[in-house]
Amino acid sequence: MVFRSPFPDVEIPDVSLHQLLFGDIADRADRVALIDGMSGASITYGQLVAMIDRMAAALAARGIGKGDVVGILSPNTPYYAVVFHGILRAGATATTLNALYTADDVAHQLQDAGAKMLFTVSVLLPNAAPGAAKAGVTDVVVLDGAEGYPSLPELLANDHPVPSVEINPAEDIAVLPYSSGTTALPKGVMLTHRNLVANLVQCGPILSDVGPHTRILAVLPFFHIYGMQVLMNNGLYIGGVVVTLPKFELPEFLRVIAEHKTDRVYIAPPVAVALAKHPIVDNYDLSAMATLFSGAAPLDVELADAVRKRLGCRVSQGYGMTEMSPVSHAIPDARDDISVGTVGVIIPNLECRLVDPATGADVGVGERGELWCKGPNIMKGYLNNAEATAATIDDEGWLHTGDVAVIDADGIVSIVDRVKELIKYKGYQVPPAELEAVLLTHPEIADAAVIGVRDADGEEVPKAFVVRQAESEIDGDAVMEFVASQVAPHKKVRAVEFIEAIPKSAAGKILRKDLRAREQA
Ligand code: 4UW
Repeated sequence: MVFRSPFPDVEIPDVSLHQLLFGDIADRADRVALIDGMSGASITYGQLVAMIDRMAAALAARGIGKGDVVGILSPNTPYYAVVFHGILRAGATATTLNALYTADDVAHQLQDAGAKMLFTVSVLLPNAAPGAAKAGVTDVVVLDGAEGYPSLPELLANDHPVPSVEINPAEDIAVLPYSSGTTALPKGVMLTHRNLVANLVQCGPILSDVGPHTRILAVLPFFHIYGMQVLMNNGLYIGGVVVTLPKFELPEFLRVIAEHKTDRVYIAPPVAVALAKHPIVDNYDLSAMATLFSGAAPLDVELADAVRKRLGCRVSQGYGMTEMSPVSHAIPDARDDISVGTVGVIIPNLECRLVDPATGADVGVGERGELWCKGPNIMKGYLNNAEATAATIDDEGWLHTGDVAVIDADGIVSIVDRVKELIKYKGYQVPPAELEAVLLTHPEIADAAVIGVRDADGEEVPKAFVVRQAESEIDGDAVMEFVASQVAPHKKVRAVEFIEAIPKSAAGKILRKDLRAREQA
């Protein structure tokens, strides 16, 4: 049974992302596009487009064009948008890296993506420089300047011609973010211009309250698809103002909402905990914040209600996945009747099915099934990984999300479980296979498996089940310290249990559902 949006299909223009966002900014050239929330410095749409042109010209002069991949490793600032859209304007592909990544993580992504160049900032150089060196990337730009590296102003100060590249929206890869998807390790997600353009246009009917008056707080990172598309690109598409913050710190977050009167604030669920409970929230005038929008992990409905009551704002929720560019479901602005414990309705131009993972049979209203989606926002595939692509998108084009959902008679969808391996810590992806590989390098660990469990605050955290080597007396703290010394902070193991043997199938695959059952018991 195929479920569809309550909204009629929308027309998806056959244009590049640049054409969609900046094709005609005549009416807004003098209006502010982006504000640096830290310094208050702003750039207008006219300045933004001019800088994007200079960036594209500089890249073309360096030999970057169609088919080339360029990395961005930077916290959110207005210049992120300049670099990102400059890369796309040059016809190249942007691969966005998690700012928390270790040098090895950086090297791995740059290498896997085949990146030719990297943009970063001085504070991230300690990981960026060795990562780029290991991947053989020698052209590194440090946006705010560092000795021995070109800076953004130096790059933009050029009079090269803007390259005229012809983008084929349905074929050309605009971005290559990395995601574990439903299987093992992070893979490059090939999103075409059409994928990104489609998802922005598909969200139009959902976001009926937004427009040029909208002021978005962008603290969720632009390297992740949620920040990239829902905050940065959608903010620019609607002609709004995007206020950037480089990291989440509650006082700064609250100050910027109050000072810059941001009416749309996008968060992941852990921020809702702070907004519901922290006493300093009362010290700020947050009355401008009309809508708080949560996504990337399950939102607790009681928590959401507590925030709504305390701050008097609407709390809303969306659901998506990197591989879907990313939005597939959201609560429409105009539907105050929909519970924030749900992810709302299906977006236009998208078909959905719910399929029983055990039998492969479609299920109907009120029954649990794995969510499958098909539409113009579904990725082209994983880079250089036909096997993983085939395991995720079937022959008929259905993307299997690995999430379990229920749809009610009114077409409202709730996400109720996850059947894939992926762990989400504060909305960040944590691939268990990566942690298992690290654990197995410890001489006192014979075997290990990692799953997501709920901590005392209801937060999902990675937990390791560990089999000690004979005679080893290693304890949980030592295991956690060992992992923490080698992985990015969001990937730390936060609970450990010692066990006699890891449950495995006859084929040697870890039986995660047995570990989950053990955890529940
Ligand atoms: N409830 C339960 C949710 C939810 C969720 C995501 O890192 P990725 O690939 O991508 C994201 C995308 C987040 C996002 C997209 C569109 C949108 O409107 C919005 O909110 C405003 C957020 O995180 O991880 C994808 C996986 O994250 C889980 C789910 O398991 C999914 O497959 N996930 N959103 N609301 N779980």
